[in-house]
Amino acid sequence: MASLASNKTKPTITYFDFSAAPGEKLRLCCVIGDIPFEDNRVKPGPQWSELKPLTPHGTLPIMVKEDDTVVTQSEAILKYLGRRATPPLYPLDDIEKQLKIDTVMGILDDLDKAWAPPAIH
Ligand SMILES: N[C@@H](CCC(=O)N[C@@H](CS)C(=O)NCC(=O)O)C(=O)O
Repeated sequence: MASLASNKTKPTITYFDFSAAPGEKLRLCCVIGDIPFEDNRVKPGPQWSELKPLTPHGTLPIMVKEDDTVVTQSEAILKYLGRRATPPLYPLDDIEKQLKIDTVMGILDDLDKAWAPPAIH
């Protein structure tokens, strides 16, 4: 049965069972940043149809934090995980570095939208 249950000891990242950018970048951040996480992979089709209405915006990825908070939007999640990484992969308080990283992230997002075929619609 589909649910958004949390793992009380680590964040749960739910995304489709393939390596498209929105979810895969979160998995990579956890691996590179040494953040233990529950890798919850959903198959397109009936499994996704069952879970979709339970998600805040009907899309993946989502992260369920240890305190049960459900978070959407891959960029927000990526920055959060980047700050939690050891050492941090996103600057904690250097606004000039944040600006540079955010700019590169925006360019990568533009490229992804231009090149990637829509995965699930
Ligand atoms: N702005 C969102 C976009 C999320 C999004 O569009 N996810 C797609 C997969 S990459 C999705 O869930 N598609 C399935 C659907 O709309 O039913 C983010 O970055 O997290």
